[in-house]
Amino acid sequence: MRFTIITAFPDFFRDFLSTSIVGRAVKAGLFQVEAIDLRSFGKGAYRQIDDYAFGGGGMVLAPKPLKDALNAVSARTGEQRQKPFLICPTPQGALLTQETVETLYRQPHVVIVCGHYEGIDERFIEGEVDLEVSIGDCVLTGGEIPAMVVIDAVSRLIPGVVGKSGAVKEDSFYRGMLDHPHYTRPSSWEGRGVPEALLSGDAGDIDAWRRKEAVARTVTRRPDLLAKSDLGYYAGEVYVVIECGSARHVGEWAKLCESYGVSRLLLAMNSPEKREILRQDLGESSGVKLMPSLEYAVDWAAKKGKKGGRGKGKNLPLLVEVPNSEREGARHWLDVKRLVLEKGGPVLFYLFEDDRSAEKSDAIRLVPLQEGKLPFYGKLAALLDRFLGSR
Ligand code: 6GU
Repeated sequence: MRFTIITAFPDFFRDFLSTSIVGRAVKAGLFQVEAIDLRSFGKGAYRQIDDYAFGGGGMVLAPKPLKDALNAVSARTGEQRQKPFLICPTPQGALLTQETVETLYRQPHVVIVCGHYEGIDERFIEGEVDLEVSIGDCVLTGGEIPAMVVIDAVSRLIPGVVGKSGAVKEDSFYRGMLDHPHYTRPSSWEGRGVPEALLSGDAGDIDAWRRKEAVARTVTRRPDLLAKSDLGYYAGEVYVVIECGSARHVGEWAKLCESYGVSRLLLAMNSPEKREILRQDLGESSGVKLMPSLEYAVDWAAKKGKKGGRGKGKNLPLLVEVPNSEREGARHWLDVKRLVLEKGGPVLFYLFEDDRSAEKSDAIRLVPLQEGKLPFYGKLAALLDRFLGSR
């Protein structure tokens, strides 16, 4: 991929583009960057690129030099037909997120226009700019440092730029969660030790500790991020129980559950005859488990948790009912998601094909998704996407 920076201060980028990880990647040809001097498109002997703001209040970058610079980029690269993606760093932009970074990563050519002074003539922005981005609620002197932020963040998604494969996947925000704390030697420093789990050498213990810390930090520091987090990765086993009368759609449900990483799809069917027929239809390898009732499913999940996990006694799953109509004391899905993450145990989502409630007294009930208007398959998909979907 390629970046073009249009800037009145190309010198800003020299060290950035030749140092450390970005420098190495540019040298290795993993991506290309050019910085274009806006001043060389300026007017007159003084190469003027800005002018007084109409209405007063400082200097504004004029539209013509910007447009000329942009045309020069397109002419040079023969891109008249496929326009590059144009972004403009400004405190008025949408806050830069990892999602935006991923969008930019998918563009073959990103042009970054760096504003200065009071800003850029709005007509250039209206006519040419695809996206205005801000890197935080503070004011900087110009768009050069934000441009470096964008290039740095995007470049590290390019294969080969960040050394260790998998490193990107473990980053903060990759799974919608903040990163866990890190430690190195010595194991005791200024009277402070290192968490026991990290010294144990047990990969499972280390992983569990890191996930727990990541969740704890996110819940206290950035609860707003929880909407994006992948519950399956952080909270452990997720089961779905569907109470159904027939087996017509089981195949589709199972596929959906599998693609969202549900540990097991359980079907609650109280007729033994129907269960037997379905058992034969599904075969051994379906991964779907048949149960006579919800109570049975809860019990099964609890025992399963005990066997797999390291907890003592029964590890009762958090039971979450997914109704189609309003229930007293129902909770918004985001609150339930936070609850599941804080508790950390297994969770069992309970759905029924018809809108009849099991009214399990100890269940948490969700506020109906999409006002309860979704067809069953849509409801299941929406549920899984909110709790287990990756950004
Ligand atoms: Cl992208 N530009 C400027 N000039 N100031 C900022 C910013 C961008 N983001 C936050 N403050």
